[in-house]
Amino acid sequence: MKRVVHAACPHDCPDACAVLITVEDGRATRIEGDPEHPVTRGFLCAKVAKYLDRVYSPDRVLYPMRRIAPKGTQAAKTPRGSGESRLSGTWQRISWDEALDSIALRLQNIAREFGPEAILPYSYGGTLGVLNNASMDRRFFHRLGASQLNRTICASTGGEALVSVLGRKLGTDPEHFRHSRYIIAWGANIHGNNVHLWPFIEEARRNGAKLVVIDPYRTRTAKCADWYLPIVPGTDAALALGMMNIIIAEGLYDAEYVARHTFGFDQLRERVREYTPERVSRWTGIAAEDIVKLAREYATSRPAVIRVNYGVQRSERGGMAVRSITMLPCITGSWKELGGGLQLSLSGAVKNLNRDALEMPELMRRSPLGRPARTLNMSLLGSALNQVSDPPVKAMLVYNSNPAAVAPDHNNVIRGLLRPDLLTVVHEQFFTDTTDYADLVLPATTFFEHKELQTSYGHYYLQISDQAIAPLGEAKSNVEFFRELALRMGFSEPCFRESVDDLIDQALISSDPVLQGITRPRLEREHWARLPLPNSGAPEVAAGSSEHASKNQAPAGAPLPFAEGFATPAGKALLRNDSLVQLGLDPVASFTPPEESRHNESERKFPLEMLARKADNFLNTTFCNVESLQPMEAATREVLEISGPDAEARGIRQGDRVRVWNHRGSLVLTARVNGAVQPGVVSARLGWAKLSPNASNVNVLTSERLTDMGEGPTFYSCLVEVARLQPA
Ligand SMILES: Nc1nc2c(c(=O)[nH]1)N[C@H]1C(S)=C(S)[C@@H](COP(=O)(O)OP(=O)(O)OC[C@H]3O[C@@H](n4cnc5c(=O)[nH]c(N)nc54)[C@H](O)[C@@H]3O)O[C@H]1N2
Ligand SMILES: Nc1nc2c(c(=O)[nH]1)N[C@H]1C(S)=C(S)[C@@H](COP(=O)(O)OP(=O)(O)OC[C@H]3O[C@@H](n4cnc5c(=O)[nH]c(N)nc54)[C@H](O)[C@@H]3O)O[C@H]1N2
Ligand code: SF4
Ligand SMILES: [Mo]
Repeated sequence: MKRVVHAACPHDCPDACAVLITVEDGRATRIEGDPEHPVTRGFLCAKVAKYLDRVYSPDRVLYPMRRIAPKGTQAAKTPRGSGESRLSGTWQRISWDEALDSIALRLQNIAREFGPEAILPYSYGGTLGVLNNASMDRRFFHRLGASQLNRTICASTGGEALVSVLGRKLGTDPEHFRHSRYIIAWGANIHGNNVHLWPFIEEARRNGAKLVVIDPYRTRTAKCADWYLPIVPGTDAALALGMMNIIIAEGLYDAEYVARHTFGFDQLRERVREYTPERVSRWTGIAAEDIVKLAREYATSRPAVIRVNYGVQRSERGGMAVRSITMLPCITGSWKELGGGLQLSLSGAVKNLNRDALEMPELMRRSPLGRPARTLNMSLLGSALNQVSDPPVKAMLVYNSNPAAVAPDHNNVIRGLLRPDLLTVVHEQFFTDTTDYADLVLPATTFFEHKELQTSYGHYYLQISDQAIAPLGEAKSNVEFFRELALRMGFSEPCFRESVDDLIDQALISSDPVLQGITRPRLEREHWARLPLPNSGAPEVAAGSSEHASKNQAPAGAPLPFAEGFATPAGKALLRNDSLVQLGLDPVASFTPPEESRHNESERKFPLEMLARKADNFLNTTFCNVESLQPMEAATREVLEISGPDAEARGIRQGDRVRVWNHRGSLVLTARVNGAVQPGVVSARLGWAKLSPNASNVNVLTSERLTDMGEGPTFYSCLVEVARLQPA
């Protein structure tokens, strides 16, 4: 029997595609993008287009496994090929009953001896499905009284910065980009990371729009741009402040909008006086006349939109960078215009999904001192495992994440994971870098194998993802795993027996008018629902300045989020936000060069700025073991991209083996001199350590230093030196 199932891609990607899965006799035989979905528009990225290879991979974790060899044994070299032979000697298959009983017993003993805070959950973006990302797991850890995890590794810096101006994570609808006349992709790798925005940009360009890319790395998006501005990493705040210097000095801002809808403009005007094009040029490496031209073009081409992405906020001053960039449309008034504004994250659209009902913070066991359980920062995992005491971390339950590859200061993380007294349980689809240090590995379903509710941070549709096939082997979803573990622990609250449909219903019961009328039966029938955004007081259609009003008619139900005010308590964009003072920051905005950067005279030992970037055809480290995808990354895997002058100065030629190092770690890569980076910058990509001949990855070089807002990691503030390896 053949049928087509409607699902939604749950990977950590703004596009949250609507997916059609053809199932024949219980086996998925085809995957495609839903042509009816207004953002997916019938196509998938290269990685998910090959998803059948991932679901039916011979390397899937299919059964609970117990370690029978020392931790780290598999790390050096993992032979490829089908499951069983590869695993023997390291893993022994056990039953779910045995696995759950032994985990429950160990956790109970640890909680008794050290207190439940000695247990740490570790999860991030394996799936962004609402239920499997955060529902039963949170209930479980709250009830247990485990340490809480501050999930900072991706977006907390930019998120806080955005909210510090706008009050809520909302922004320009991707479908509105087609109406733009001037588009800035600012630290946004659109072709690689957000490909469903591209057709809207192309449509705008066919109508004469100009695309500008600001990125220290020459991405494919940069190659397609009308104007590419390579910027010195970590200096974006200076550029945005420099643009505002020109826009304000030349009277190119929207005085009426600024007066009605912003707070702190006079202080901003004062502040940006310091950021003359000449000064900004010295920091950013962008010519002063280009800064002036960019400012003028941006402010006078209407509507103009900025797609700023999270690349900008992975550096030490990333919060100030996002904050400063976010001010731009607030002073030009471009939020009023269809095709104007700015997009970083739209996740605030579903802010009022009833997450409390899913996560039940009221279950939280208080510590003996009566306070809620302590919180540990996931971006400081190495320190958490090696240094935190009172109590030390004695057990870690990992799901939706691969910390042995994605966390900064990899060597420190591995030191912690090797601790023989640490119980590490990993719920996974594959034998990742992290499972190499696990005591127990448990099989997890893919999105083909469970039902979900799916939000998006890059468009305004809520979806239901149906289960297409039965779980492979003995795989269980995160919801099911934590439900069963809770029962084993003797947690008797009825909430630990709720079904997936119960959870979806609860998530949708909310006082938020945005969710009115969006019910599970409706989503099951229609597959997705557009969120009718309440904008901050704006009318349904708020078209731009008069000459564009008729041309830029917004589609029905497509409001502009900040046309008529902002989501802050005063309803104004906070160009000055006094709460920043508590963080030791300027309440308006300012630029200070990152300490780990070329601008720091005392860091001369490591003169090159390393971009430890993502791969275009993998998703963080997910997909990097899918053989059919590996050829697409062949040109950048195990590669160090370096500029001609930097290579020459070190006697390095294309194809040479080079050592890349700093005081945290070292790895060997192959040099490519291809014009992707400017002098002073090098780049390498994230992947599984064990797939590399070094048994190591770029995060050996990155640090635990945190950003200025949101306690985020600084993957893109990382100094290194490079030398040619002498042939053996
Ligand atoms: N194919 C693919 N898609 C993905 C992912 C993936 O790994 N692969 N990851 C997903 C995830 S988790 C996320 S968070 C999003 C992230 O999506 P993006 O925000 O686009 O993330 P990044 O790739 O980190 O950074 C974007 C660009 O910023 C540039 N950049 C680095 N430092 C600076 C700087 O100081 N200033 C400026 N202006 N630019 C800088 C980088 O060179 C990069 O090209 O993508 C998601 N989509
Ligand atoms: N150097 C460097 N480091 C980075 C970044 C960078 O750009 N450069 N990016 C950072 C960013 S933005 C992010 S978001 C983080 C990402 O960090 P992670 O969220 O840890 O991302 P992945 O490496 O994709 O690992 C996710 C794992 O979850 C598993 N998984 C998928 N679905 C499920 C499920 O339903 N259940 C369970 N139990 N497991 C599942 C996948 O198989 C995969 O191994 O990495 C960060 N690290
Ligand atoms: S990873 Fe992103 S682009 Fe690819 S299918 Fe999933 S949501 Fe779509
Ligand atoms: Mo991310």
